[in-house]
Amino acid sequence: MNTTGFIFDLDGVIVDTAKYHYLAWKKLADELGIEFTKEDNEQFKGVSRKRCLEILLEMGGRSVSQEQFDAWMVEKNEDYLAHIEKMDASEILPDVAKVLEHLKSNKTPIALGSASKNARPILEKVKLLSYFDTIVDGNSVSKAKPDPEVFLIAAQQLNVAPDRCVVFEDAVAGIAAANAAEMVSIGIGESDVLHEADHNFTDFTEIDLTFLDALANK
Ligand code: B16
Ligand code: MG
Repeated sequence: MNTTGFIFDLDGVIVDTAKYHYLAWKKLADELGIEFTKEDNEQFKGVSRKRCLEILLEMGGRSVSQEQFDAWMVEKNEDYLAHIEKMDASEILPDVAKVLEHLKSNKTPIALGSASKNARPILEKVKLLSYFDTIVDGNSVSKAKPDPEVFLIAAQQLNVAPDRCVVFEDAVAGIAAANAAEMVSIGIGESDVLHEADHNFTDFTEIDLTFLDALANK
């Protein structure tokens, strides 16, 4: 039987860091006099930090120098880091640890595939780093989701064929990336939003371990 690899997105799948991204973007938006709501924050999910700032400035009809752009990127990230500094294992989303533990006990290869450049410190904070055989994050990719690069690198590093990989994702761009990589895509969140996923669950409490075993053994 061929080995199956499981690839997890971070924000929205393992932890809800979207709320901290929102607070940090909102603070910057307020400073710049740009209206920014929680609904606006939805389009920032799974999107790189650089692209998020580009979208924010487009929303405010602003065009700025490269120097100013870079300074705001740093400012947003410093504010975000102050929020994640306080994170601990209580912020792991329901049943994620149970699924990771089950996969690990079966010696299943596990990767992180995230757009975030802060993925490693977050996994350290919530004490999940040791479950991952490899971390592919915003520091290791040149093309953002929906490009499949992040997941293809993860498969390569796990030494598993892409069509033997299963991806958990909460963002439309992430499901598109998994599908483009010809992996099994599992949408975590609203099924009408993530309708392009091969399987849909609201969260991990809905996922039966026998379903994962069936995917691993197919
Ligand atoms: P950072 P994911 C993504 O994480 C977030 O969903 C997205 O909102 C954020 O802009 C992006 O990471 C970059 O994060 O500023 O920490 O590098 O969902 O791909 O795990
Ligand atoms: Mg996500």
